Amino acid sequence: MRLLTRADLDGLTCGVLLSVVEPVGEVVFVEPHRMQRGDVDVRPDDIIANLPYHPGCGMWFDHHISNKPPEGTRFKGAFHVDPSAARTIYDYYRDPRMDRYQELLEATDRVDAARLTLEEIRNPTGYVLLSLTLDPRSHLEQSLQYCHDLLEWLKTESIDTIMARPEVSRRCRRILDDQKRFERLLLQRSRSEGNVVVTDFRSIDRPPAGSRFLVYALFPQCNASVKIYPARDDEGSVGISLGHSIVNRGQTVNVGRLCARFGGGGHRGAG
Ligand SMILES: [Mn+2]
Repeated sequence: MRLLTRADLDGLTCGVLLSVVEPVGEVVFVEPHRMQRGDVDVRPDDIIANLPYHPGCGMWFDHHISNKPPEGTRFKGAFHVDPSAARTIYDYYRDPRMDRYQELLEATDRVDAARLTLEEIRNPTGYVLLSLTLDPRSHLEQSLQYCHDLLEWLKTESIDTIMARPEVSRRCRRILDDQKRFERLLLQRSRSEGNVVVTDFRSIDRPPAGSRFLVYALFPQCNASVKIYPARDDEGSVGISLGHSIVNRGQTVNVGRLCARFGGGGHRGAG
């Protein structure tokens, strides 16, 4: 049986949990847009997790509201708007053999639903820091082998043992260094205007990688952010991103709709 999943912490945790209850042989990491475009060879005994539905699969588990199947779609597995697809899987099987992964599952929920504390955003450790080694926004070299290895380690090793592995600790050091430099730059280039923090990166060519939530930890009195930056593939133009704070949750403006009025788009909390 193959598992098709996403190469993020949620996708890996899905792999860990499913291996307890299903005879998962091969794991294939798939990007969601490839599944959406129908570019993926899906077989009748494949399990798809944390990815859009494909009618050719044997089982499907997902939690993304945007992937909600049309009413009446029949499939084996579960779709539920949960903090993570791993949580959807856990609730579906309710198998006590999965309980040893409770800590991993809780961290996966918090990471995937962006429910992190101020402290976890500023000084990530453990599973939260580990999740950043899989995040393309960390600008690390992408390695499929690393994803496969990590999935195996997560099945049997403690988080401390995993973090001490050279492949992991090297990546984590890079992330924490970048994040320090990113924090300094954010503080230099941001100002608060009422309840909105405005960050102007127009003159910055390649900012160091850092959490997109860090600005909210640095400006906890603000409940929304505006970021201005050079548009990547349109020289001379700027991009503008708006978002709700994940720390101070009082913002009520639907920023996706606001952006749509100016030719942009997005969700309620980010546009
Ligand atoms: Mn997910």
